Amino acid sequence: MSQESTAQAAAGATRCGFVALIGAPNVGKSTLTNALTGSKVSIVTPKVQTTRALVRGIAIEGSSQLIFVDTPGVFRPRRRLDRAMVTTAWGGAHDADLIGLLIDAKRGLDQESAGILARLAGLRQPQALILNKVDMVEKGTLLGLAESTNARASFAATFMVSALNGDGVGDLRQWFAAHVPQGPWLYPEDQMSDAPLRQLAAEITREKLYLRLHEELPYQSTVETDAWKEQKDGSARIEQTIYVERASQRKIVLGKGGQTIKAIGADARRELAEIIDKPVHLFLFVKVRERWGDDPERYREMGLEFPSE
Ligand SMILES: Nc1nc2c(ncn2[C@@H]2O[C@H](COP(=O)(O)OP(=O)(O)OP(=O)(O)O)[C@@H](O)[C@H]2O)c(=O)[nH]1
Ligand SMILES: [Mg+2]
Repeated sequence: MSQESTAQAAAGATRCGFVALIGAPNVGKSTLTNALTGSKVSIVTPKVQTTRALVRGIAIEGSSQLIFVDTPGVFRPRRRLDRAMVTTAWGGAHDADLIGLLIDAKRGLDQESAGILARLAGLRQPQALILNKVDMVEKGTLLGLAESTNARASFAATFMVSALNGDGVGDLRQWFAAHVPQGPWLYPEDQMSDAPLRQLAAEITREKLYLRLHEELPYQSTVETDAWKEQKDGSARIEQTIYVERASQRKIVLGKGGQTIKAIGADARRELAEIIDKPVHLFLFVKVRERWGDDPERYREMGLEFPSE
């Protein structure tokens, strides 16, 4: 903490708090977390159920430190992993000081979002309604959606934003900054995330995997960083394992002559090198682990509680 912020904290002038962003899958929670934080802390893909665990991104706005908590999308769970994700999302909301409910303005108040809205009514924290993806809808539609959603719940404020192009994101950040509780900052002011780099690295590779693979395959895979070595020449040597459930899936991830895994590795390596600002040697291994979705160790690696059933 700088001298100035220490002095502000002593005078009780600083604010600090956790802001959970919650919503149905694919509404743009991770895109918004990155936009609010000003750096890529959480991965984004066009596919639903991309985020699996809580991802925290930290931002400073005036004298407030904001810890944004990106959560997995809330949907009707089928598998054990789904249950862990949805439980985690609600845990994130419960533990936060403020809550932002995201709705995809294009999709409107569908059944999934209506269910979340009903459950949010039971929480005590101030809540902001965030209509996202406003770049894709007419103003009239937006106003109608804001009105009908506010008629069903009591929001402290309503925002219309585009997490993608940044419209409205600054106003939203300011509102959160004004409403988090007074108190000292919890993180050094230059810190953007609390996740270890090896975890972010695994997530980056999972993002590239989601972008290259289709249908059910992404959901039946997980990525872990096994080793990270800083080398004498200034580069980093990173080893990761992609777990899949069946030998047939391993074949698809590898691709003809190893083409697919090579492309995934190249995408991930490029982005990782940019983030850590040094050359990266990335080694990807693909292993078959039947029913990894029932293995507690995999949940621990993801930062999820293992549901007993
Ligand atoms: N046009 C437009 N697209 C957006 C906007 N925000 C997010 N998207 C797109 O919506 C898709 C989903 O974004 P994510 O940020 O991964 O959504 P999410 O809510 O975190 O999804 P899950 O983690 O699966 O729950 C991606 O293709 C984004 O590029 C926006 O403001 N406008
Ligand atoms: Mg997400």
